[in-house]
Amino acid sequence: KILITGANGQLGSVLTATLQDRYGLENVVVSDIRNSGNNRGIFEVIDATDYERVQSVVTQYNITQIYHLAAILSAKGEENPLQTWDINTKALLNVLEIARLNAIEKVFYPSSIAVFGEGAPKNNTPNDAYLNPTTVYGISKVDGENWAQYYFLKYGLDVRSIRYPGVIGHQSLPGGGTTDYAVDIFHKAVLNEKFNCFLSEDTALPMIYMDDVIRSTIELMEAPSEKIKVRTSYNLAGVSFSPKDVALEIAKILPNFSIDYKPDFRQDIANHWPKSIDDSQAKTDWGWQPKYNLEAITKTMINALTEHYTVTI
Ligand code: VAH
Repeated sequence: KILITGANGQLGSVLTATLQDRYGLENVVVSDIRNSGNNRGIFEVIDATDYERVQSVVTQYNITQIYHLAAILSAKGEENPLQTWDINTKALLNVLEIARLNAIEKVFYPSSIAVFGEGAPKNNTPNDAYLNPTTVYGISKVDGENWAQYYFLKYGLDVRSIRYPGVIGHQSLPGGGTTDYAVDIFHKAVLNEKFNCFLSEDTALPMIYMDDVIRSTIELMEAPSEKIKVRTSYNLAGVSFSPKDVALEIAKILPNFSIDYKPDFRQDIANHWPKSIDDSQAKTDWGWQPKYNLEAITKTMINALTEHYTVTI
């Protein structure tokens, strides 16, 4: 039985549906801090910073695997750094400790390219680059990766982790991240609205399409344990593009699309992140291969959102 925290988030909602389809509705306990009312299957309200609550759900359902997605993202995290630190780190330590004490078989912990800062090369950032992040979110992810490895080395807990790039999908909306523009831009394009971009036109960042990121997560979690050589977190790359690159790609399909650039505080966050990622370790260790390039992402997003808005409007 799987427990997923943060299941109503951008990634959580799609990962939840995938896990339910793969392992059965009755084998996935879906949780988030609030009940959106839209969840299929078994839903439990869980504030992951509440140790007793996590423990009681683990006991109630005989949980054997945890996907711990609940966290505050980079941009939102800067509004209240100490609270973000508290939430992100406390929730993870609760999950790790409960996993250890309840002999949980596997834990998934998402890290992020936000772990990198000025000490890492900006292009093709290697897996073992120096980590000196500038956001509290990034600091909490570095900390989390090291705790994951600690629980593996000290207690043999099978924790697996990926450093996600910015995730682009049509099924859900992101909240509080610096890469959120890359989803929003497609919504505005399809709605024929002008897009105000909060990053400058040439800010290239690592990104990945939702299908690729979900597949990577399942592939990592289903790989034999001995293949997982990195117990902090794996770099993962999909594509790399700037707002201008995606605007040009959109304009090939929607020629009237228009965009304005008004960088805000998120520009500074993005400036410290890599432009592209070297994910050769994930490729070698567990066979990772991305499928979607920018052209495929753009076509798929525009098609899916056009259908979505045609049906809902
Ligand atoms: C954020 N999407 O923008 C997240 C992320 C790639 C960075 O982890 O905060």
